[in-house]
Amino acid sequence: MAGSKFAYVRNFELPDPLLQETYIVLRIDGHSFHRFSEDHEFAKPNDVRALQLMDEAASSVMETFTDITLAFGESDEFSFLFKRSTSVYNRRHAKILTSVVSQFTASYVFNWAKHFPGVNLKYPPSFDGRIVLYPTEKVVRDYFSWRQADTHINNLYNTAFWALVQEGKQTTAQAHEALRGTNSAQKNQLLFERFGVNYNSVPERMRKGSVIVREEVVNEDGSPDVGNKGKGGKKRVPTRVTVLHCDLIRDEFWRERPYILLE
Ligand code: DGT
Ligand code: MG
Ligand code: MG
Ligand code: MG
Ligand code: MG
Repeated sequence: MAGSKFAYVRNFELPDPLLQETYIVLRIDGHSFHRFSEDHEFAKPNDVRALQLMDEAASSVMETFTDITLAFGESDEFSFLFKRSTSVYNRRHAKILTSVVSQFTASYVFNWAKHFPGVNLKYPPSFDGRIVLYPTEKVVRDYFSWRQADTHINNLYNTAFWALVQEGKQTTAQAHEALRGTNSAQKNQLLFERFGVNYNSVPERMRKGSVIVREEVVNEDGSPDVGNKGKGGKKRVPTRVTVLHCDLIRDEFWRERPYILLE
């Protein structure tokens, strides 16, 4: 293919490879969702419709990018982990980041009406994204533990805060003041003694966030469904993108799913 005299401009494009043999973690976050959630009257502190829509958009990313082994979401954010050996898009930074953010955003808008029937989108939502490379299994686990600990801290605070405002009839300033400097035990106690709320009975979706994995498909009798032979005659066990609301800080989660960090 003979180039035109203009084709030299191509040489200004620089390669942007992500380091080999490192875990790629990509986190997206809603742009100005403080305003977006007000404008679309999200329930406080958690709107299940909004969280389920986030889960669906993240699942669509995982269906598209099969080298993602784990995703974790809370509030207006989602983190995706690619397997260490991935060669998706030749590990080109901008290509991976923009494709995932775009797929997520498009899926969020595409599925809006299903989760918010009768609520019109007032303007197009958007998401930012970043990629961080992590060199070891330990830091990857600590990354996801960091996000889930954040979910817990924020949700406990928000649950207590909105109980004070909605049921305690305090102003938001009074509620902030009441919670200033309190620890977890004190917030638990406040919820229980003043509002009869046992924090542990708040749904796991709110307390733990959303954990998306690929679970093996099992037959009705519980045996693994041995799928068709794939390329090269190797048996492939079919998997299904599955949303959980479970603890991922403890060893158990990772012990049960060695494939997340293996390759
Ligand atoms: P950013 O990310 O710098 O563009 O700014 P924001 O406003 O998106 O801030 P961020 O991401 O730190 O916080 C997320 C906001 O989204 C926070 O104000 C609460 C809101 N939000 C997320 N999920 C829910 C929900 O389920 N219900 C309500 N009421 N608000 C939510
Ligand atoms: Mg932010
Ligand atoms: Mg945000
Ligand atoms: Mg956020
Ligand atoms: Mg093209």
